[in-house]
Amino acid sequence: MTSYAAVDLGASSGRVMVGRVGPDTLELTEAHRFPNRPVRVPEGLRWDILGLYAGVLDGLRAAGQVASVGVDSWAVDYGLLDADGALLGNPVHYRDARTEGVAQKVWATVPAAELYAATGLQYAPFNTLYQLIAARSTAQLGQAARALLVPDLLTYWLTGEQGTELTNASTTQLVDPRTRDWAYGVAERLGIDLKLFPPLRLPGDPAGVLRPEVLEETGLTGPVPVTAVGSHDTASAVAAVPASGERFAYICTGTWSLAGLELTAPVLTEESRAANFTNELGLDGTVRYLRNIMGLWLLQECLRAWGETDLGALLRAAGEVPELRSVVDAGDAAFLAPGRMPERIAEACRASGQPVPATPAEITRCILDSLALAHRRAVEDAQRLAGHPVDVVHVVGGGARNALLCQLTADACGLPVVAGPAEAAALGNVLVQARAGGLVGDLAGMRGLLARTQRPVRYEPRGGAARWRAAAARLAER
Ligand code: LFR
Repeated sequence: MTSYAAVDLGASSGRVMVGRVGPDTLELTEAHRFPNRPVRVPEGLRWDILGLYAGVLDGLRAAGQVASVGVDSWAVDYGLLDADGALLGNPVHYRDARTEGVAQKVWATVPAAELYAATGLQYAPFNTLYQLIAARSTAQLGQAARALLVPDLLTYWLTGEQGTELTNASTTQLVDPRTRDWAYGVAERLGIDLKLFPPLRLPGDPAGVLRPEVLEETGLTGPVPVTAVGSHDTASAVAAVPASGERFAYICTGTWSLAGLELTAPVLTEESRAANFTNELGLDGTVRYLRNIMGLWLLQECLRAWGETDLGALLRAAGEVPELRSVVDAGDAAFLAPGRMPERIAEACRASGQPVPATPAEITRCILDSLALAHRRAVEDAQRLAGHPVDVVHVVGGGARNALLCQLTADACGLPVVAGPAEAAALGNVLVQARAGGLVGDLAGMRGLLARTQRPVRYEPRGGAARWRAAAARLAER
């Protein structure tokens, strides 16, 4: 068996996982987990990137000797380096308010429809493109010689080598999903210098070896190669969906719910743009055709407001609350910013004339019903827009452990839900490294190994289709 270290950074925690891979074995253990706490400074919301890097080093030390290391994280955010390669300030958090109103300015130069046709990316205020435009007149961008996406920045610190991994680059809105290369025309029209980004690399490409100082700090014996993986966590998670065939939808659940399909070509129609579906790039020429839904962020923020809470007891109590009493639009960008989440949810219910959830159990139920409805809508819309029918919905990521959410998603979609693995991003990260080492075959081979070794849980829809259909219709009317 061969061991690989997967560095997987999420919006609320980072982890270093060790994957052991053999012909019929795939085991994952957690070497180290550390909190990822964004910090609000006078300029705005920032990532504590040095703290995260320290967590990565601690994790590699705890992981012990491995055949290779791979890094994935959330998308779109980047650090700027000066001409000496030094980081210019903390990377800005995608929930920072600096991009408010920026898209409208961009669309005055490149209309939204043209931008979609060229990049296939959904509108999200935080796409790297809008962040770079928002930063346009800042001293920091003026001094920058390089922009490195978060996993590429950490990989650079580990190895001294720079590159831009493609799956994550595809979330910048500066990549053309048809050519799988930069969208040169868009960048030129908006005056964005693509030379800021180092050359593209693909999942499986070598990304250097751990620097001597890193070996010393982690106690590892070199050379330890670093392998580019699907460095966008969602790319790694989708690679680890234990599906067979093509007739499946997936929902990567965590801070976000990313719900959609794996396709072989992007869908760039006007209808698709209006439905705000994105075409991000995956492994081996695949396209992640999906919609971003606010996800368990809504609950995470409520838990933060409520303080110490027994999550198991809360979910059991939420399971007792009558179904579909009040629902909010879990895709609404109004829920993007942190703070006051229980109040914001109550206000949204009041404003739409529904019963106002009051207790934590009622609010939790409202969130989970709303997420299930948003999952239903995304799975239905994706099938229609891509002309790609499915028989099953795979739920991977942290939410796969939330039995109530999985059951409600099955009920809402009227399809079986196959839930797990919860650590899909880390598993996808490990499997791409193992594949680069010749241990597993293509994407289908990776998925076969996952299906044989991980134990997904199946949820059948319990009926009530008419109630979910009516609730979906009510939400669509608002
Ligand atoms: C999930 C994720 C999403 C991306 C969001 C912001 O962790 O990577 O795919 O849209 O974070 O980067």
